[in-house]
Amino acid sequence: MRLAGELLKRYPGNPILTWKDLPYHVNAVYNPGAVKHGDEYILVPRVEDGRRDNRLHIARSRDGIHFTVEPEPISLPGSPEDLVWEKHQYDARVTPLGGAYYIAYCAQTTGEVVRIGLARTHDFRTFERLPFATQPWNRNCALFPEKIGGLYARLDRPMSGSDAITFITFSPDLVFWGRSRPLELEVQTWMREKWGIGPPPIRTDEGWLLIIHGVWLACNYVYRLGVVLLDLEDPCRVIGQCPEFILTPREDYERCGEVPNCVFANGAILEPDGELKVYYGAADTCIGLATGHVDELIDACKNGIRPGRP
Ligand code: BMA
Repeated sequence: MRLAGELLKRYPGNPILTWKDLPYHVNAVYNPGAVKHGDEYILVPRVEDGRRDNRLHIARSRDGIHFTVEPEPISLPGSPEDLVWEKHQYDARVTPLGGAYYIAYCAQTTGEVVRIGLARTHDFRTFERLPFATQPWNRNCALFPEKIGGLYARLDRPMSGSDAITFITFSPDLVFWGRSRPLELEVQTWMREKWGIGPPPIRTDEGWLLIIHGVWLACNYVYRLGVVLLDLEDPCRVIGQCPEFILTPREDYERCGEVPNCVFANGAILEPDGELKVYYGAADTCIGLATGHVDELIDACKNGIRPGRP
């Protein structure tokens, strides 16, 4: 028995945030980081302004569906040297860790040189800049939500030619990083061109649940979502992988936009009842919500796609 559709199910009111929801002229709002802070749902979307420059904003909600975007971007004061690297800030991955929230984001120059910046907040009102986490070129990075073997750990993906290999890298202090080891998945056809991480890994009893994105090259790139399970103590060890994608562009708002045929996620929230809310950028234009049950996602990693729950 197989599922009739993908494992993640779209919220019927999608898209949940579009350019129309911003209080001023913007090109697009998409690819949000996501986290629960107290009883508030927080998104950290990428907002492309009327010059098509990218900034990170905070969006707040009580129900996880209806969000209000703050008009001003996150303020991350820095030295002139820091700011040269940050003509654009985007694709925030927010990790709760040790009582704070860490935001790993893409910092990109006018000339499109991109590396990972790191910020810390306790309240999503004031933000502190930490040293850059990577050198160029790197566009996919998230911290694990706890130390592993006494060290901070991150997933990152240096960009090198046509190969895009994701590594897990460790640090004693969030400043000096090393001991990188590759994360080796079985590359499926739908992710054949390249793949990278989605939201930060989520701890479950069975392992780290990691949503990934995969790219297939048709006339243009097609971006889909998948899921894998990593060993809790040795996260470089892949202990489960769902061979099928779990979300693919099908709806008009996913197929048409700035970058057509694209669903891309860097934020997800696990609810106490096991529902996983995945907030995703659709066609690099707007934000959709899709949900799945954590047990089904784990099961799909361990055994392939299984029948849905009754
Ligand atoms: C990836 C990232 C994402 C973007 C996606 C599709 O490489 O740059 O920010 O959503 O491409 O354009």
